[in-house]
Amino acid sequence: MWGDAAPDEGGWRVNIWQGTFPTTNTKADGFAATAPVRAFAANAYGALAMSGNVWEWCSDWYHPQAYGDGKQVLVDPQGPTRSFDPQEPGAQKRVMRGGSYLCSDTYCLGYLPGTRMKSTPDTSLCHTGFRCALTAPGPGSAGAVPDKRVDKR
Ligand SMILES: [Ca+2]
Repeated sequence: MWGDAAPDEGGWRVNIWQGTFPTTNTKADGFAATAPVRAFAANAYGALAMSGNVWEWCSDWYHPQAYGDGKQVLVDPQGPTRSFDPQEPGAQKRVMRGGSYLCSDTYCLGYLPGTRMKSTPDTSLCHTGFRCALTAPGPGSAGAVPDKRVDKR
């Protein structure tokens, strides 16, 4: 997203909670709730809002062992074929990534790469959204091609 720098180093790069969650939001990044996608500068790859603001749905089903035991390095894991959440065994849940404006350094670090959350597709959570993704044009290509997948980060 932005390397090893703190999210506020050189100016805010992400819409998260500043202050003591959940009582005091200083809004140092300029936003108490959601922010427009172009509110913060793009990263070095030109991608906008890769973190914070709203949790983003992924196509992967949620399963606590989706990535094995954590001892292996997985490259582009495709996700489980079914959902399972031991806390709610009957609910079918999808993975969400990226954190939201409710994440903070004192409560939830969900805006950091590698974190994930889960929820049922019928959620009405106010800090949940999705990302439209394009496949990058290949060498000699005339342009980007719409990607029918949901961003899986
Ligand atoms: Ca904020």
